Amino acid sequence: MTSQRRGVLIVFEGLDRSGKSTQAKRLADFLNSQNEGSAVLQAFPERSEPFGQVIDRYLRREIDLSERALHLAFSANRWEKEQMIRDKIEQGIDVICDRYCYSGVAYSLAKGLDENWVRQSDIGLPRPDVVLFFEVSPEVARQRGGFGEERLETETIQQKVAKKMEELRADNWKSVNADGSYDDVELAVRKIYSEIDRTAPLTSLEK
Ligand code: FDM
Ligand code: MG
Repeated sequence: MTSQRRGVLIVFEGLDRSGKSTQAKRLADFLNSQNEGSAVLQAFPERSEPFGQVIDRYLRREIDLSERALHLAFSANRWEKEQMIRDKIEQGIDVICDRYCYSGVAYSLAKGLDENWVRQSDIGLPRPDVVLFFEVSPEVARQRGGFGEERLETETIQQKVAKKMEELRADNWKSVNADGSYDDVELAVRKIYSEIDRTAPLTSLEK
């Protein structure tokens, strides 16, 4: 049996228009250009999965959900992908997530849900090796254009989420100054990627 190095779980978090989706894709493309099949990109919500379809219909204002039901749907949507994430990492493939449980927690805290309650449903999911926290100044965010049409895409919600996200920072978080050009930010992301320690086993989210 050949022992191969495991993949890593990298999460991109930050506000809308911080460039996190663009950069998550760029990192995945870069890694695959170096070594085809070495990375997968996973966005949350993953709208193609059963719970993701419910979330998508909520965001597009087709259906209503209570705040707690919505929170659990977002969390269930991550559980829909849990085995895939663990399998890829075991196979040595990097998993790059565009949003993860930190969006789940920050958005629900911003709506006033209880912190202990909110955290429960993600306990046991794989814990990211690194969370890239995209920080964009309000001026630059404004220059990048208007808000989208979906629910949750308002300035008031964004400000509250920003505050909550700030409070979630932990030792596996790295700040990325997202005000720079796409190329500069891409290099900053690659540098953080290259410094990830993959000798320790993947862990799970705890209480
Ligand atoms: N969102 C995303 C949440 O409220 N909770 C979550 O757990 C996740 C993953 O969904 F407003 C919100 C954040 C955003 C909306 O996300 C749709 P995208 O990245 O715009 O598709
Ligand atoms: Mg959006």
